[in-house]
This record gives sequence, C-alpha cells and structure tokens, in this order.
Amino acid sequence: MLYNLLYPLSEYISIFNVFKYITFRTAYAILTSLALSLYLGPVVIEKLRSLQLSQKTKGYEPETHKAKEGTPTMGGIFIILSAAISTILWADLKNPYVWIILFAFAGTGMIGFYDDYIKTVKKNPEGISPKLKFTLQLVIAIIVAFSVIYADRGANSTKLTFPFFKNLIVDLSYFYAVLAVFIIVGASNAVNLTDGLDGLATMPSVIAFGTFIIFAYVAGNVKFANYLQIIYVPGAGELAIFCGSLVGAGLGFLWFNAYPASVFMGDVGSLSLGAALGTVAVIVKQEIVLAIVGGLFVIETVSVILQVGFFKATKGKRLFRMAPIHHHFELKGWQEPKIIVRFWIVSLVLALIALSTLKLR
Ligand code: 57M
Repeated sequence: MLYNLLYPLSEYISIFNVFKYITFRTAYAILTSLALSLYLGPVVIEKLRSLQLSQKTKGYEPETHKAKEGTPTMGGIFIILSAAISTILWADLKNPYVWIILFAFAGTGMIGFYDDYIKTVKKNPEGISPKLKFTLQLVIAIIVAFSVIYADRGANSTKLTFPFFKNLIVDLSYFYAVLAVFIIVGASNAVNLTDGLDGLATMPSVIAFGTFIIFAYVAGNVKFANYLQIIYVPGAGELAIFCGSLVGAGLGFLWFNAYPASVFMGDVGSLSLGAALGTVAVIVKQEIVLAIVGGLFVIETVSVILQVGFFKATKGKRLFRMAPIHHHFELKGWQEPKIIVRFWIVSLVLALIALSTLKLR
C-alpha cells in the first residue's frame, strides 16, 4: 500500500524513491510483522487463555506432553494477522501474486481455524473429519493453481524445472495444476504433522520463508534470473515481501512458542504456513527445490507414511517407536529442546543446500 501511495510522489519528494526497492520493502516488512506479532502475541494469548482455548490430549502421547495440557492453541491467529497486515502495508497491491498468496494463506488459515474451533470450543479432540478438511484444502488449492496459471496466461507457469539440470524443462500444460494442488495441499499437511514440539514447525518455516525471499527476488528480476538460468517470473519479486512478513511474524510467534511454549499455533497456523510455502514455491517456479528447503517437513511426513506402511505390511510391527519421527526421539529419551534444536540445524543445512542449486546447474 505504501508503495502504491508514496512511490508515485517520488517525482516531488525524492526520498519516496526508496519504496521502489523490493529489498528495502522486504526489510521493513520483516520488522513490521515482527513488531506486530510481539505486540499482538500477549493480547491474543491472554484472550485464548481466558476463553480456555486449549486442546485436550488424545491420551496416547509421550508422557512429557501431559504437562502441556492447558497450553493455549490457535496462536496462528496472530501470525496471520501480523504477516497479512505487513504484506498489505509494504507490497505492491496491484500485483496479482500478492492477492493469490494472501488468499491461499488466509483461506487455509480459515480451515485450520474451523478445525481448532471444533477441537477447543466443541471439545472434540479429533477436530473436523479428515475428509472435509481435505476437500476444503483441495478447493483452495485448485483456485490457487488456476489463478497462478492464469496470472501469466500460462507462459511459463505450467513449466517444471529441475534443480542441478539447467536444460531440463518439462511443460506439463494443464496437468501442472494437478502438481500445484499436490504441492500446496502436501506442504500444508506436512507442516501440520511437524507441529508437535515447541518451535518445531515455527523455526523451519521461518528458515524456509527466509530462503524463499531470495528465490522470489531472483525469479522476479530479469537480470538475476537470466544470469542464474532460472525461469523469470515477472512480478514474483513482490513475494519476497510476503516471505519477509512471514519471517518476522514467525520469529515474533517463536518468542512465545519457544520451549517451554506459552502458546501453540494450532491448525490455523500450521495449515496456513504450509499452504503459503507451497504456493510461493509454485509461483516462483521452484517446486522441486521446496522439497529440499522444506526437507524437514518431508522427513516428518515420510516417517508417518513408512510407519503406517510397515505396520500394515508386518501386521502390527512398528518401524519407529512413534511417528512422526520427533516422537520417536522423545521416546528414545532425548530431551525436547535437544530434538527441537537438532531439527532446526537439519533445516538450516537443507536450506543452504537448496540455495546452492542456484549455482550448481
Ligand atoms: C498435528 N498435533 C499435535 C497444537 C498444534 C496420521 C497421524 C500421523 C496424524 C498425526 C496428527 O494428528 N498430526 C496433527 C499434531 C498437538 O499440537 C496441536 O496441534 C496443532 C497443529 N495441528 O499447534 O495445537 C500436540 O503437539 C504438541 N505440541 C507441542 N508444541 C507445539 O508448539 O508440544 C504442538 C505444538 C500438542 C502438544 O502436545 O497437544 C499432536 O501431536 O497431537 N498424529 C500424530 O502425530 C500422532 N501419531 C500417531 O498416532 N502415530 C502412530 C501412527 C498413526 C503413525 C504411530 O506411530 O504408530 C501423535 N499425536 C499425538 N500424540 N497427539 C502421537 C502422540
């Protein structure tokens, strides 16, 4: 908004020229959303506490989780508010990608909100039925996928590139929509599965959005995109501001979600963070790189798939003590902060590997 309001005045007031720069606006988007989430955090947490919006445990979690009962959930509300306000303030509101990403983010946030509402207010620990949740996610993802394809009239949006192979580009045409939907829904659920220890989904999300600031910036800049031999996506640079807003909002949330957490993000947070991550990857044409940047979320999801598959194949034997894999380490006796920090380190390493794909091609 500030870009739309103030940059046109730069002819008369030269200082406003600074609003032209995505780097400047991204930096201030990070700071704005960080300040907002640090301010909104205590207000929202107090409200959640007074409404007693905490989740009942299901009864089969590791012993250490019993003490967490009563911790307010749905803190994702202030992640969404802080990041959305900051994005609207600093991004170019004439850019269609800004609205597509905000739709994906807020739309999946509303699904999560509904699920949390059933779990907390209606006191049903199972939440909404998996079928309904999946259907609603599909609806949002399908709208997002076709909007992305429509936004560049299919010029490059249906092409799939492969990290490390610069000349390998496959045009999937409208089948690309199927892939995009899979990525958005998959990322949304993968972050949700990871969100089972204090800060475990938060910091890796911050690292992933931080990495995508760079991917969005270079994809939206014709010189950098040509130099790095990645697909140039006009307008994608504005997503750096959205990603920056999530870095700030995520760090602000982590302030309260750090071990021992005073709030959990709830599905309102985890589903929206994951879907936003998937949507950014789809828009900036780094779909496969997402699996590296968000490798920790992939590992968590694969651990569940393997656990369930192994259980069925062996008629009752378990591969891990419990899935997702963070529970396996808990049951092995690792202290919660140790698991969390080690998983953060894994995320950071994966983000660096993902960034190296820009040069190794
Ligand atoms: C998310 N939610 C946490 C909190 C958070 C198919 C199956 C693998 C599904 C999976 C599942 O239900 N995943 C959904 C897990 C819950 O956290 C709430 O949920 C929100 C995210 N949706 O924001 O509101 C609990 O996690 C802990 N937590 C923290 N700190 C945080 O910052 O400590 C969360 C955030 C919280 C708190 O204790 O109450 C959750 O775990 O329920 N199911 C599982 O993950 C279950 N695994 C399982 O059943 N494994 C089986 C099979 C099916 C693979 C096996 O290994 O044999 C675990 N879920 C629970 N207990 N509740 C098992 C242990």
